[in-house]
Amino acid sequence: MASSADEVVLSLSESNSVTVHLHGATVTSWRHKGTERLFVSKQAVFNNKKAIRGGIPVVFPNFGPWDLGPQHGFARTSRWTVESKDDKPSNGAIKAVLILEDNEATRKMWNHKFKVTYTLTLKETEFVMDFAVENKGDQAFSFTALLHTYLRVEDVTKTTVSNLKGLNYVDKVKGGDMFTEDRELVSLAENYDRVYQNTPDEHVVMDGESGRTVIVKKTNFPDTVVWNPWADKAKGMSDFGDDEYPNMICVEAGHVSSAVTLTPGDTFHGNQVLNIVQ
Ligand code: TA6
Repeated sequence: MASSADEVVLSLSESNSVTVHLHGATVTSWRHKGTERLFVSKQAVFNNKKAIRGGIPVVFPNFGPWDLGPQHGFARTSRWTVESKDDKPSNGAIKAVLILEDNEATRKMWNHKFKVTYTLTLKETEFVMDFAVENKGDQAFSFTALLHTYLRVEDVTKTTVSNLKGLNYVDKVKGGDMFTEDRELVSLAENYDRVYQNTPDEHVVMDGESGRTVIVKKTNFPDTVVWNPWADKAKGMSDFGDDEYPNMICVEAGHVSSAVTLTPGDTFHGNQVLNIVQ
């Protein structure tokens, strides 16, 4: 599949590729040995206006509802530009660099000068996302950021997420109250919308139905959001099929419980690696 005006395709081989849409720098496909590993709703809208429902939307400069602009910030509904793209793989990897800089529209919402550099590198069993935010202005600013990863699964009720035991989480389904996780392996069979805090840098996400297993590795993203809308909320989303919720789980690496503050000239570096085990 070739790149187009709206999409960049990174092809490591015929069966290993990543596709990223310039609307929001939203990764919309990650194929490994011909198998799609990300979930994108069949009802996702690609009109370069609405956030794309699925893949890996970029949440910046605000996670969640925002007084200054759209929920989850403007990054996922902005047009990004390609700073560089490998024409072909080298040393077993293929890479693209996408950037988002402040513009009139962003400054109207959030009056700061910034440059986000989002480097995507596809390797045989790893997909690496480097996320850098530079303060290009003369004033400090604060933000929250997250990679809103929708992993595809055969059956979410048989899917487990590791390394959450003992951690505090904000449960947005239960009024934002704080709880502590007591399970070694977290699985869900209802609407989950949890912000786990101070999480380890690795989570093993295993789809018990298919056996497919991905390790979510993260650096400088101290929080992990686990989300599935479940049946009722799915019905209320026009860009999410009523019957799709069993086939996805969001395990999202972010810096959202506390804000990052950058002084002028400072740069934040966050990283996520999705590592395929099976
Ligand atoms: O990451 C979980 C969450 O914050 C949920 O609260 C839910 O709103 C989800 O993001 C999707 O948000 P969206 O604005 O894409 O519908």
